[in-house]
Amino acid sequence: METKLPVPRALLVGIQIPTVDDASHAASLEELRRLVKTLGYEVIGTFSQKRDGIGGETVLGKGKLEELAAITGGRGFVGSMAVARKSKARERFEDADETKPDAREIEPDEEAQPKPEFVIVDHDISPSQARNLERATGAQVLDRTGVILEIFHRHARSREAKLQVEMARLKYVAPRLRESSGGDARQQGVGSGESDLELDRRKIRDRLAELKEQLEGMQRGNEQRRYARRDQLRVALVGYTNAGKSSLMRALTGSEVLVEDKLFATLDTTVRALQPEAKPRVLVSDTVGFIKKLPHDLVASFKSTLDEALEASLLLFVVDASDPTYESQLEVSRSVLREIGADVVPSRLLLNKIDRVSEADRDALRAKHPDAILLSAKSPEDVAALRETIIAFFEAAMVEDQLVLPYAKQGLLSEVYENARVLSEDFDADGRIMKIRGLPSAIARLRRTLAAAS
Ligand SMILES: Nc1nc2c(ncn2[C@@H]2O[C@H](COP(=O)(O)OP(=O)(O)OP(=O)(O)O)[C@@H](O)[C@H]2O)c(=O)[nH]1
Ligand SMILES: [Mg+2]
Repeated sequence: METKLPVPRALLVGIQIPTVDDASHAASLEELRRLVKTLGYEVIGTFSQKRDGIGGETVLGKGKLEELAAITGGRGFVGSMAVARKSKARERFEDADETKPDAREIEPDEEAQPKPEFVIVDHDISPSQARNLERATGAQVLDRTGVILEIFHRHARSREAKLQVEMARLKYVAPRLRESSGGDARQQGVGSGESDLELDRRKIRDRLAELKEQLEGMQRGNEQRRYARRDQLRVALVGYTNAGKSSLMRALTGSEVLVEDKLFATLDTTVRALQPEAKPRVLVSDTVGFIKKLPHDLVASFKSTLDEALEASLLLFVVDASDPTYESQLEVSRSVLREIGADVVPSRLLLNKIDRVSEADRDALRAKHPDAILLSAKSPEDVAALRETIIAFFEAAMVEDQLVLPYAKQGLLSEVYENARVLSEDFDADGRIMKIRGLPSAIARLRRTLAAAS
């Protein structure tokens, strides 16, 4: 008989602050639900409250916390073990909250479910908020960043991605370690707790330094590879997670990159040549996806991966047009690209998954984004048209020129063929006379190489 591992159950908690409308609030919770499902947890209900901010001691108001604890089997209050260090301002803030009418009642998906082991908050919460919530609910508490980090941890495949994720996780864990172990040591009145904590912290610091060094070494390797490709024609697929970047990568390059209906299927950049090959060759990069409230340390960690995108001459900005929240996905992706400085790279908007969009909605999309390309990664015709668009983009930037390759330097022939399209060849006393077409920068470099070799 097959023994099945119990599936962890989770309850989601979202706070709707005044600046967030109902639709965005619901979309954010829906996305958290998908993230939690990606982790393999079962979401048994969603718990939502309108409040002025996420800053309270327990995130939720007192009444809501009791309701939550009734479901998780906790006490419903933080209890005397918590150090009550409320500021006057915080007290006023929380008192004000309590007078607010509750937004929504709890919506458990089904009655009489076993108790959830996890409470997952759709915001970034402080280590002490997490600890207070754990005390009150008796459940393990995770926040959005914790969930995303866990997914990244499970999906990281390459050595570089693994190191980047480990670094982001340690940075996330370090402050939590300080507060929670410190608190526990005090509770138990154990003096040695402090030194254990010191030891843990030092270990983390050492490991972070080690990781930094290893990553820098790898990044030097990446830079060299990128340098070798500097004059090649490069496009990068960027955009929100699950938009279809890897699907387009597969279709454009015939490569077997991972495609999955999961958030953050791809964490590494893959570079492949456009197929059938263009002349000169065009390289396509697939990149890590973006998400709302992407943890800052992860953006920093993955910046080197995204540097690939910065080096491209053209960004293919992929959006899932069949997603009702595609506009906010677009906005999030734009802001991450701005953050890494890629907003200066020319880009084309690709409204993907158009096969799932009705004719009427397509018209609306065309009217709203007149410059966008509507396509489906599943349609070979659409992909062929995209390939032509990519080639045309580079074609427009190319110039024609003539090079003379002396007979003594025929060894450089392959380099010419790799970096430019050879239109015709002639031979005279000086050597091989080549009419070529390529990017001005590539031609200039070929000339320099030829001059240096003489
Ligand atoms: N119907 C339809 N589904 C698509 C299309 N493009 C991609 N998909 C599906 O969408 C899901 C996500 O596709 P991926 O290509 O893995 O998306 P991604 O942008 O690489 O996602 P991450 O790597 O997680 O950031 C998969 O289940 C694909 O089969 C499309 O044009 N039409
Ligand atoms: Mg992908």
